[in-house]
Amino acid sequence: MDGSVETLVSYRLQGEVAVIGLNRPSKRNAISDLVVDALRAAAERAQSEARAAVIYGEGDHFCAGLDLAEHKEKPLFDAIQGSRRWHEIFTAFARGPIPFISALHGAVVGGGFELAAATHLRVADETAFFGLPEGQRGIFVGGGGSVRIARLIGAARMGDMMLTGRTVSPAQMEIWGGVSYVVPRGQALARAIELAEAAASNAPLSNYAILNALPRIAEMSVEDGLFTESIMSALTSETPEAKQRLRDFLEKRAARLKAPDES
Ligand code: 1HE
Repeated sequence: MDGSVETLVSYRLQGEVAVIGLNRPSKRNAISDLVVDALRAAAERAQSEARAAVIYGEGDHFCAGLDLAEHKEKPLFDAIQGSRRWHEIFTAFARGPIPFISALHGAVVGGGFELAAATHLRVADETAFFGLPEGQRGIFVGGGGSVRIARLIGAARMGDMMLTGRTVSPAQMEIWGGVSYVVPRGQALARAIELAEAAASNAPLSNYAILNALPRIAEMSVEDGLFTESIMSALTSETPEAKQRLRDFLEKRAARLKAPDES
């Protein structure tokens, strides 16, 4: 039994954080068209009621990528449209109003890695392994990987993974910049929720600028980037929330920053 659109992706709201689970463990959370629909619904719901979201996988793996059984039957034009649909949905949450954090364990491969790359922060436990077996399967990335994974770890490293089929450990992926946190086995979800709670406590417009202005500025010329930064900076400062937060700091009501080794 493969599940219906209602059960393929689980959803719960924990405080201000939406916790979204890929819930097709018998197929290693492979992403079928129905899973794409379910992810879209969950992401939209999260954007309407939460201030941050976490995506994780049920079972022993985060995600085995594209559902190859479904894909092998697809005519050419359906395959193009299918890929464009992944792009549309991943972009909707990558450039939406709230941060998404992926909690990774086991296989993070093919489209599963592309999904993780579309989230804003990746937390991997030590069981995670990263792979791009598209070359071995006779296909190519289609879920935004050539844009997002290549920007995260570099096109040369991505090309190496695709050409050779090598899998990469979380420790190596952290050095490459593909994950930001590596945690002990079984702790990725808890850590991702903790980080999501921290991000959820930021001013919403600051988070919006971080998710939408920052990556755009990174693609701009230096001059355009600096100009856009000034506009964004002034806009965020003008909100009543920013004024209140600045007053809180100056009147010693805000928590002070701690050094990384202070807990
Ligand atoms: C699947 C898929 C799948 C598993 N599509 N059904 N992705 C891949 O090439 C990765 C393919 N999967 C694997 O290499 C392994 O399944 C895992 C390393 C992830 C896990 O291994 P294991 O031993 O735990 O599971 P398994 O026995 O291989 O698979 C269990 C079941 O899940 C089995 O089905 P069953 O009916 O025989 O029980 C598998 O067929 C099924 N399964 N992965 C369909 N991917 C937008 S473009 C993106 C392009 C890509 O993502 S290409 C990479 C695709």
